[in-house]
Amino acid sequence: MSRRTLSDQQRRRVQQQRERSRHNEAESAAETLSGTNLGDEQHGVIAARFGAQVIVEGRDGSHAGQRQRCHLRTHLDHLVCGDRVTWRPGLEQGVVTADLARDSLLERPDSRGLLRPMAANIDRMVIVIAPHPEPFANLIDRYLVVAETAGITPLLLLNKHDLLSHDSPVPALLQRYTSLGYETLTVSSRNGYGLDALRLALRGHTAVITGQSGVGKSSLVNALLGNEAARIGALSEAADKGRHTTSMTELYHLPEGGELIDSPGIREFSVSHISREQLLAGFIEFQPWLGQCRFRDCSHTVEPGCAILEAAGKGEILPERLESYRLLLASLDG
Ligand SMILES: Nc1nc2c(ncn2[C@@H]2O[C@H](COP(=O)(O)OP(=O)(O)OP(=O)(O)O)[C@@H](O)[C@H]2O)c(=O)[nH]1
Ligand SMILES: [Mg+2]
Ligand SMILES: [Zn+2]
Repeated sequence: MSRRTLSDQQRRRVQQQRERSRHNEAESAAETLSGTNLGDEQHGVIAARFGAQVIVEGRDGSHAGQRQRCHLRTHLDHLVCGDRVTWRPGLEQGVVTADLARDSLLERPDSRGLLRPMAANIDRMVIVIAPHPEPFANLIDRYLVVAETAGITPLLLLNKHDLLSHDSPVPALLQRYTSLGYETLTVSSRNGYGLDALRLALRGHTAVITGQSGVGKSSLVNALLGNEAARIGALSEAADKGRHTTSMTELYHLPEGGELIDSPGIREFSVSHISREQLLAGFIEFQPWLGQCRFRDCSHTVEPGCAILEAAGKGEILPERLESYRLLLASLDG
């Protein structure tokens, strides 16, 4: 046996020992708090995450439908809202014992630009915009790239219909995406306009609600739930101080069936971490032209014989989208 194999083995053993003691730490911390032994292992879903702790909602067994604060075994540090797990309830606190396979994962950069998992097992991404605060440059395109990358169906939502003035540019912005084939809706969480259509679109799905701070994500959750479950903020406060009202990602059940995950808005929704291929996949109207450029490594910005540029020249691709693609391409890390 080579020295390298030996040391690899040793390292693995030390790692296993360390993990075992971490398991015990999490479990004994939960047991100390519970003052008793933990209950049997059962299925659950992560309903909220804050720091090293989570809220688990039971899916079967003695705690079906109930929520409890839980410790995480250290090797389960990556768990996020929507993740399916096994857990053991306690009197006051439980412990998450294992994670189950994910169908989908939504990742996004945090305030320092580091990519973080945000929500798991979702099949809809509601991208909320509003007349106020006005959407920042290519906000929708950024979200669409992330949704396409994660394989999650986007729904574009214009909230605060009650604030729309006749000369607002935002309905035309939304219409641009309707014409591309995306599902779009206009609503008002304040007066209920369009909410029935939204309920219908969300029924039976697990959706994450995204968009910049202050567009009314939590207000929409409250309007759909018919109560004050989610904290909402005074817009002026949030915008002036750059603070977000919602500080944690949390899962809510819709009365008509389906689940909605509310998340804190982020200031700069950067997509610098994605690849060129992923960026292109986020522009659905480019797809028929891909592979038809003269050069195989065409960047679709300046090249002669570029099928995308030609399509744009013929008016088959919107100039705004082409410009947005160029800006995002220039922002990529790689
Ligand atoms: N006029 C009007 N105001 C709304 C509507 N929906 C939300 N608001 C207001 O917009 C402000 C921000 O609402 P929130 O629901 O906290 O926004 P958010 O998107 O959850 O913000 P973060 O949690 O910071 O990301 C509050 O003052 C709401 O009352 C609407 O349909 N019409
Ligand atoms: Mg909020
Ligand atoms: Zn090209």
